[in-house]
Amino acid sequence: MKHPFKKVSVIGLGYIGLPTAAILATHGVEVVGVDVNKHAIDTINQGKIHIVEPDLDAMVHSAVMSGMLKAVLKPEKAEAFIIAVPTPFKEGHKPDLSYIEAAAKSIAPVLEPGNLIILESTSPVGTTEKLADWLPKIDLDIAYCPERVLPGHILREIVGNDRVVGGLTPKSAERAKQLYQIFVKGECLTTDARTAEMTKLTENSFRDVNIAFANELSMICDELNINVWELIRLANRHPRVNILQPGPGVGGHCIAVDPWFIVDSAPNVSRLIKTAREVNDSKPHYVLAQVKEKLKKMKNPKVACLGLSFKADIDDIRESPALEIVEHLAKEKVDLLVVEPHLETLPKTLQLPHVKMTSIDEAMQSADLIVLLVNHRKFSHIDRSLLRAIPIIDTRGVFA
Ligand code: SAJ
Repeated sequence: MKHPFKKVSVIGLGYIGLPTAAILATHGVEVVGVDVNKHAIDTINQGKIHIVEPDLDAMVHSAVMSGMLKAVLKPEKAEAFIIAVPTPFKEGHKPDLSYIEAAAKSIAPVLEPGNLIILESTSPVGTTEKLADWLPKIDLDIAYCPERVLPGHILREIVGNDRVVGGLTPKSAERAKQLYQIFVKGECLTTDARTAEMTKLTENSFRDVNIAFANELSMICDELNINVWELIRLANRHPRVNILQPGPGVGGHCIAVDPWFIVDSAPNVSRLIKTAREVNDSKPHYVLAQVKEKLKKMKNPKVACLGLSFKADIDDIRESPALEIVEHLAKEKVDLLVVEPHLETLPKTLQLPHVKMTSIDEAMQSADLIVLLVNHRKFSHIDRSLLRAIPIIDTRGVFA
């Protein structure tokens, strides 16, 4: 394919930057990946990966072996730079842009007139303008193009999903679009940078508000003694209703964070988005209270906790509500049997004498209470006849 980019640099080689770097490299672009983590650099240069994502290892391996991808600690000259660094929040749910600022300052010395700079990190509205202020005052094209890939399906979605490309000028949007068209098969839709920033925040807030609705329904149904799973199944038979699924809370590093960037920017008018965050953040405490209520009536109970990851069929435990609940129970010295088929060992915080990692069968044999926290496919195959005798708190409706 003909395109004007021979050499592209990707700053930040995490869950978004590394797949982006690898896919560009396998499309004939020379890619220099930059990261501050020496371990990540060394791993990638050996053709291996330091994160977990299906099939990414093979793609990185082939990109590195072909000589089209290398990882370095210090930025070097390129025609385009893609910044994919974290944007967490700090105290008071205020966005922390320090990683973007550091990335901008690190590339500043190697930038040349005519370079294209793209920010991919999820960011509050106005960040791309701030980025321009942190860069040298030379002729640069600057654009914002948020990632939208689903962890676990990144390599499929990075190619197939439509992309929103927001330029500080129409020319920068057009140039960024040309770059993404090297590997994106979805449509690349151009707009201005502020709208593109808000689009990303809106997508994740939409999902958060909808999950909060489902979580609120689950708590209402508990009070009214109604099965929430049946309720949602029935309501969803209406042609214009599509309610999501309740759970023990919202985990991961995007949906529980991004809505706060909207709330921080326009606090007086983001009431619904803020309340949704509070509802979802309160759900792990609600589940804990349910567990403690059941334990009150038991003597030296053993509690089987099914699942630790932040969602089904993955091994990612970052910001996991399931982990938060199990850690709380562990702190209260409850005897725990933890089943997590996607992990080989317990996370450090759970390596305690009264917490044991077990198989599903072992947990079923000796548990006095089952708390289902993640809807892993493997759990739906548990023999229902074994369950009948044991009390269950099923936060995901697997046994409903
Ligand atoms: N969850 C529920 N009920 C549901 C759906 C999800 O409780 O019905 C929970 C999950 O269990 C999990 C959390 O929500 O704890 C988030 O999971 P998710 O699958 O909704 O999303 P993520 O965080 O894996 O990825 C999201 C995606 N955004 C949208 O679907 C709008 C992805 O496309 C984004 O690229 C990603 O955030 C990101 O990086 O921003």
